Amino acid sequence: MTEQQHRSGFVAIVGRANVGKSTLMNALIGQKLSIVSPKPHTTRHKLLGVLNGDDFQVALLDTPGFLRNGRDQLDAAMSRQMVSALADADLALLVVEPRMPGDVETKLMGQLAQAKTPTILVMNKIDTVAKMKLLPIMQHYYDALPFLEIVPVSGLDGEGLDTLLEQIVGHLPEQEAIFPPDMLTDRSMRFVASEIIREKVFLLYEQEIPYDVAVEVDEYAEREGTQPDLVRATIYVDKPSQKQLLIGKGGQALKEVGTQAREEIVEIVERPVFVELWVKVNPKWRRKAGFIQRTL
Ligand SMILES: Nc1nc2c(ncn2[C@@H]2O[C@H](COP(=O)(O)OP(=O)(O)OP(=O)(O)O)[C@@H](O)[C@H]2O)c(=O)[nH]1
Ligand SMILES: [Mg+2]
Repeated sequence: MTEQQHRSGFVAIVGRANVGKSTLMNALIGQKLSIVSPKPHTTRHKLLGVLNGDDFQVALLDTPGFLRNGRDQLDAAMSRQMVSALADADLALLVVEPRMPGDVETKLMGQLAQAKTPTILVMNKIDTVAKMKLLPIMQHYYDALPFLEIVPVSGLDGEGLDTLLEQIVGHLPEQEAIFPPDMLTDRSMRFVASEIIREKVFLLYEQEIPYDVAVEVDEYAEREGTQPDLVRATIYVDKPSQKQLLIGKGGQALKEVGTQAREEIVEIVERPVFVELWVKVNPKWRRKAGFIQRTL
């Protein structure tokens, strides 16, 4: 019997905002790690998720949606997160929706070609269109860039993901695992908790509020026995009016954020958790590099 070679490497997931990069990462990992919402620019960080198999290890890097013309320090920081994920990558997954490329896709393809990053095109959300519509779009992409593969998938219902994983592994270098086999991510529970809280803000509030919110976990205290773990976090907003909206009448809106976040954190740590939320105004924080570095 010939022994199969072990393959491993870094795989950067890039693409337009809202195309389903984080959903895809979670579906491949088989666990919710990266936050997801129907609003564009949910993800602000590069996020590692490690997927292990008998003869492979895939180090996936979720990234923020591509920003062409950044407006402020937060946008610039988000762009840098994507660039640094690509710099580390053995392979890129360019995630697109099942339609003809727009200017964002064209720009990204230019960048990938220039950097000579081996790329698989992942056509996501195929559950939303008739199959016959896919062929001309795939052909168009094949003509635009010599992709290693084009794989149609649905991160939502899982269609095509087995094929995608096979293709990813097949294009990784033959080498030993990079991370210990029990490692899922390099992020702390403190970070995960702050992201879960931010996701609830994205899901529960409209207009500019989610974009003007940053979350910092001030304390994450693990406790013993029946005593709940304590998560104390501050939600920063840009303007006093946003503070009122976030808190809501009688504190009801903020309470809902806390309840939903707590339920999700409990599912992960499998023990009782108490979430304490504070709201503070930090005017124009999106332009403050130091603050962004601290909360990103
Ligand atoms: N129908 C359908 N919806 C999907 C699929 N994948 C993701 N979505 C939805 O698309 C929206 C955006 O998903 P995300 O995973 O947050 O997308 P993203 O690319 O990470 O977005 P940003 O982090 O904002 O760049 C969410 O409402 C998802 O539920 C899919 O395969 N099919
Ligand atoms: Mg995302």
